[in-house]
Amino acid sequence: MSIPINSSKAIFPGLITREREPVNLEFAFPTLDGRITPAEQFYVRSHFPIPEIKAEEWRLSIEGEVEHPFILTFEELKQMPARTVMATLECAGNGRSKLVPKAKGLLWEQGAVGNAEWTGVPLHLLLEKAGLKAGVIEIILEGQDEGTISEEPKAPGTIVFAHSLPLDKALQEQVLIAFEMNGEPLTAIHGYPVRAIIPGWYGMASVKWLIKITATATRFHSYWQTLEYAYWKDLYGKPTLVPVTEMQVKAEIARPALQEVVAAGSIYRVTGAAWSGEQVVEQVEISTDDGQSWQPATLLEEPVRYAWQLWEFAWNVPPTPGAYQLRARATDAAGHSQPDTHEDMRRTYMVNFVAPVEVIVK
Ligand SMILES: Nc1nc2c(c(=O)[nH]1)N[C@H]1C(S)=C(S)[C@@H](COP(=O)(O)O)O[C@H]1N2
Ligand SMILES: [Mo]
Repeated sequence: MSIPINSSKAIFPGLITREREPVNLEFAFPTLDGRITPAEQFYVRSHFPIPEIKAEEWRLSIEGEVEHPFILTFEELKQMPARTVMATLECAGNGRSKLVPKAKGLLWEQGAVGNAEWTGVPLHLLLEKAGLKAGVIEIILEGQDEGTISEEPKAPGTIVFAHSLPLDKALQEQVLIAFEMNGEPLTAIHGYPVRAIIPGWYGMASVKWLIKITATATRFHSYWQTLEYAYWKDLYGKPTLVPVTEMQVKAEIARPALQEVVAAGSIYRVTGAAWSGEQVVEQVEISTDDGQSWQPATLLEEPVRYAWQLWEFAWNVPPTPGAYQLRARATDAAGHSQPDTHEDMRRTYMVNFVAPVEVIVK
């Protein structure tokens, strides 16, 4: 389909600074231009200073409840069978700026998300090589970065960035110990030389600067799964704090951007992306009348599990000037759709409620 375009060209090819030290950068989502996000435009979320690691000096230790613990060099890792997986990473706090009253934490707008092709060795191959002992229930991934937490809730002393996966997720074929992003070596801010990629899960599980993998027979309750990146879940009527895991279904509008001026009476090509967690997106709907009526958008990509799909919608812009509220809403193959409001139980994570984008028709 070819819709007359009011230019959906990249207008801002760089990243928006959310924090300078440690470096936290947001993708300017209105510049979305293609299914793959280039590394230079891929958002950066880091909790501690970026560790400088030389590939020749890098080692990965596989230890814990395993029969044969071992240490791997970068060359050895690259000699193992590798595969490439296209996967969307979204920070669990993406969209937090939409919360009222203003939330604590980095105020991401809509661009703490990106989609890339990741190449690496499936984690299960390393675990098989090590030989998991009976009783292993989780796999801990640990990065080389460390530091102190300056704001409440604080952690004691210096802590590392580490995150665990339940064994069934860790054994999935698409879970990678990755060394390439979009066919190039990882850049320093995205985890050079090696990071984990946990497709379908929010970004916090995709540990960068990976140096240690520990198999454990007990649950791991790191700072990053309890005081941070945890939300309230209803368990038999009792709120229970659980770690954030799977990404929630979401469609985001790239263009028009917030407060963009759109020509009255024109046809405007509304564009965006949609993704979910373990499921592919089946439908995206658009409302241009403040949520009263919904029409289907066209999905522009083949569904690929774990990767976002771009979509478009031809909007017959009304002749009457004024402010208009556009909304996009996705539904995935399991029938999950987006809520109308943000549940308090989610705290400031998993923000996927259908949020209006106000544009000005002139
Ligand atoms: N070692 C380490 N890994 C990390 C983080 C970190 O601070 N340290 N941040 C996590 C979070 S919260 C996200 S959203 C993703 C972001 O990956 P990116 O910076 O490559 O986009 O990395 C994850 N992996
Ligand atoms: Mo994140």
